[in-house]
Amino acid sequence: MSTNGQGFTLSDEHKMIQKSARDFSEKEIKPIAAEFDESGDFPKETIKKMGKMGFMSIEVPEEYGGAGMDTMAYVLALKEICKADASHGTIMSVNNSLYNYGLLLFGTDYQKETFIGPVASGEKIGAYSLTEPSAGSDASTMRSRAVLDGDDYILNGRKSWVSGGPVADLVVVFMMTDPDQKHRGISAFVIDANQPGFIRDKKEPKMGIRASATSELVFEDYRCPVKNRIGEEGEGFKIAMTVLDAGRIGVATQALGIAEAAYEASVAYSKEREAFGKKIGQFQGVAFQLADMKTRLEASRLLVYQSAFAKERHKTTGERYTLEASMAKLFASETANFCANAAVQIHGGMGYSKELPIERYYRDAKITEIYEGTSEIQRMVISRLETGLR
Ligand code: COS
Repeated sequence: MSTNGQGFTLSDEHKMIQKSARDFSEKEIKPIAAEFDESGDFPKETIKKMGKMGFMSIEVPEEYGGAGMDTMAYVLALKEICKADASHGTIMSVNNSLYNYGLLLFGTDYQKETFIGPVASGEKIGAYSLTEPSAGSDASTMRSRAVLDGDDYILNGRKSWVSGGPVADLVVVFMMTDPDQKHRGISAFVIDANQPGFIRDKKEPKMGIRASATSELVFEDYRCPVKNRIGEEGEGFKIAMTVLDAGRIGVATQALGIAEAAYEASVAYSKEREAFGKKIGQFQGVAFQLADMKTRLEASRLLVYQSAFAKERHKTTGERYTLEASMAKLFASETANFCANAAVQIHGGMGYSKELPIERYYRDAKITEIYEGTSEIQRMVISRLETGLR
């Protein structure tokens, strides 16, 4: 992508992945989105197909089984998937940004060679597990423990709100190795979910993104080989935060997809539906809502693209892109909620009906203001970075 004074110009490679994600969404995701939303089942078969298309590992180099493309390609493809269905988008975002990208940044050669490929191909599902029942925004207060015992760590604890938890084969998990060191006593591990001591607990009954099944995970004397520790002991919190910067770009992109879907449906409906002898889009009450939706949508897109450029720059300079990622997530998630809310209102009764996807956009949008750091956390991150105060 480049800027030529007339806005952004996509490269041929970018246009290609954007189109293939759009076509895939139309053919494979849109027709099943409502059914999977209703059942809350995890769309395993579609995810396998997404793996074959290269959508589960866009930024992973080809040597590890990925598509070897850049962040902009990731953002363009993810937006198309999320526009069709935010649940599929969550699965794509978690596997790309939190699982694969985290291992790529911090994993050993053994870990990259062993644990990325199966998730990149869509054969296996990866997850990222930081949150605990009593440690959400304040992630460093986690209680789960990993204790060294010979060549293994013994893992014990309860993790919550794990996207993909009910089906994940491989999980990047964070646990305390030295509680006295507080956040500097946290370590990261990649674990195989098909080993004894790993228990999938309560599946969360959720309002939105229902097909990206979420659950608690329990570790009971789970033996994790030392070679599966990611980074050094005590580096876990930094790894978690660094990876979340990437994840937040994924959530911002998801929000952009939801907002765009809600907006386009609203434009179409306002040109078709009549009331009091006019198209409803001719009433200023509707027209001004459309104007506000479009403006916020495009502002979100610019913030998402800016964060994608910043992440790409990070790959060569190592410069953090925390600010760009947090601003994109904050603004795009609030825009998704604004647009989904307006879309329901513009569609009236039909917006409230399950016959159209509008009510799903409304339910799906909410989580983008909550997971991978609430809007309040994003405001805290942004203001701390800007003022240096805390
Ligand atoms: N990238 C790299 N390092 C980071 C970082 C980032 N984005 N953010 C913080 N760190 C580092 C800091 O540099 C600091 O390092 P030192 O140990 O060398 O001092 C360390 O992490 C602790 O940072 P800080 O003191 O700012 O931590 P806080 O406990 O105040 O927490 C917030 C900071 C609130 C921003 C963090 O806990 C957070 O993001 N919470 C939300 C968690 C979340 O998103 N949960 C959802 C999970 S996924 S559903």
